[in-house]
Amino acid sequence: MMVLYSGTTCPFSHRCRFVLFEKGMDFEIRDIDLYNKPEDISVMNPYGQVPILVERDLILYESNIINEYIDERFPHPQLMPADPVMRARTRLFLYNFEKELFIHVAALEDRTARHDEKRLDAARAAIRDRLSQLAPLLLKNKYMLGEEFTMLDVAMAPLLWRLDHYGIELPKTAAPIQKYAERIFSRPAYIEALTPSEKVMRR
Ligand SMILES: N[C@@H](CCC(=O)N[C@@H](CS)C(=O)NCC(=O)O)C(=O)O
Repeated sequence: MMVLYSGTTCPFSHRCRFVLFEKGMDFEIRDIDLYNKPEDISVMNPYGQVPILVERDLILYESNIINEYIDERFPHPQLMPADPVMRARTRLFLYNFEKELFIHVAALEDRTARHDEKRLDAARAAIRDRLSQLAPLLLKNKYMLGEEFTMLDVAMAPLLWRLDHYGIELPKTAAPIQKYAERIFSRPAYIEALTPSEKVMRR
């Protein structure tokens, strides 16, 4: 059985919990207290971070890598596109999201920089601007890639859920993003994957 070591408020762990529930197979989630990290976390992940997935002798870290593995192990419903060209594009998008958006999410999550208001504000502004640029795409598309729900939507959802919590207000022109977010949040697997601490992040 797969075991996911997960942070109860961690957006990256949230991605993996979401995929596990989408697949509807057997798994175990172990909540990790990041303020009091068990020693084995750094043994399993040299970067000392969650999420970590363990299955028999396989130990994986990095949320997108974990999610691709789960998707290949349990192909239904498939979250990476079947077509190699679309698959490659999806990977490129995932990479762009990490570089342009989630690097700033990591700054907002960084416990050692909690009082660096300048850095936090710069991260909020960068996220707001980048998300606003995506709004026209979501006016056209139901999901990031079109009609189908994919790994790109999984990757994005934990950030969209945390916008209020992070103190990020999107401009009115970004309304398609809010509608897109509600579409994802209404998925049964999304609701099941939320921890009690995440449930209270949004009213
Ligand atoms: N790029 C990593 C980021 C994971 C990450 O930043 N995890 C944070 C929690 S959200 C963590 O474990 N931090 C270690 C700590 O706080 O000690 C991923 O996608 O999995």
